[in-house]
Amino acid sequence: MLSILRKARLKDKEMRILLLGLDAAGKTTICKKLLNEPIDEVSPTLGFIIKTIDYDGYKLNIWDVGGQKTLRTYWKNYFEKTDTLIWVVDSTDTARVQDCRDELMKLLLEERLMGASLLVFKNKSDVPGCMSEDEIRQALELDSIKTHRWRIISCSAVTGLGLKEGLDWVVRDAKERLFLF
Ligand SMILES: Nc1nc2c(ncn2[C@@H]2O[C@H](COP(=O)(O)OP(=O)(O)O)[C@@H](O)[C@H]2O)c(=O)[nH]1
Ligand SMILES: [Mg+2]
Repeated sequence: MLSILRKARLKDKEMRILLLGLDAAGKTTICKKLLNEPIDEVSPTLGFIIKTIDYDGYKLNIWDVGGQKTLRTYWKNYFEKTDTLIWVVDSTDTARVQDCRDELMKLLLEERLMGASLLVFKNKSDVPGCMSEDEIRQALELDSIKTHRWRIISCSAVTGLGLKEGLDWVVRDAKERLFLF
C-alpha cells in the first residue's frame, strides 16, 4: 500500500527526502547551500525544518531533523513515506565514526524505511586530512547493505562540491524505481 502511494507521489514529481546524521555532520548547512542561503549563521537544529527545492522538474521536500543524541528517538516520527534517506557523515569526525555506523545500521532495519533509497553524503570533504570515500565506505560497512539501493558521494556544504551530483542521483534513482516496482 505504502509503495503504491509512494509511486503515485513520484509520478507527481514530488519527493520526500529525510536528511539525517549525527549532530554537527552538516545537514542544515547542506540545506542552506542547496537553497543559496548564507551558511555562516547555522545554529544546532532543535526539532525539524522542511525545505522545498525544485530540481530537474521535481519538487524535493527535504526534512532536516536534529541529530543530537536526545533527539534521535524522535527520528522515527519522520520515517513514513520517505522516498530517500540522505545520511550525512562528518568525514573529519573519526571519534564518532563507529557511532555513525551504528545509527545508520539501526535506521536500515526500520520497516517504515524499507522502500527508501540511501544516499550517503561524505561531508566536509574540503577539510584537509578528512577521511576518504573508501575509508567511510569501509567504516560504515556500506558494501554489506543489501536491503536498500545506495550510493556514496563526497561533498562539501561549504564549497558546494558534490551537492548537485547528490541530488542528481536522488532524482535519477527515483525515476528508475518508478519502472522497477
Ligand atoms: N569545513 C566544513 N565545515 C562544515 C561543512 N558542513 C558543515 N560545516 C560546519 O559544521 C558545523 C555543523 O554544521 P550544521 O549544518 O549545523 O550540522 P547539523 O547539526 O548536521 O545540522 C557548522 O559549524 C558548519 O559550519 C563542510 O562541508 N565543510
Ligand atoms: Mg542542523
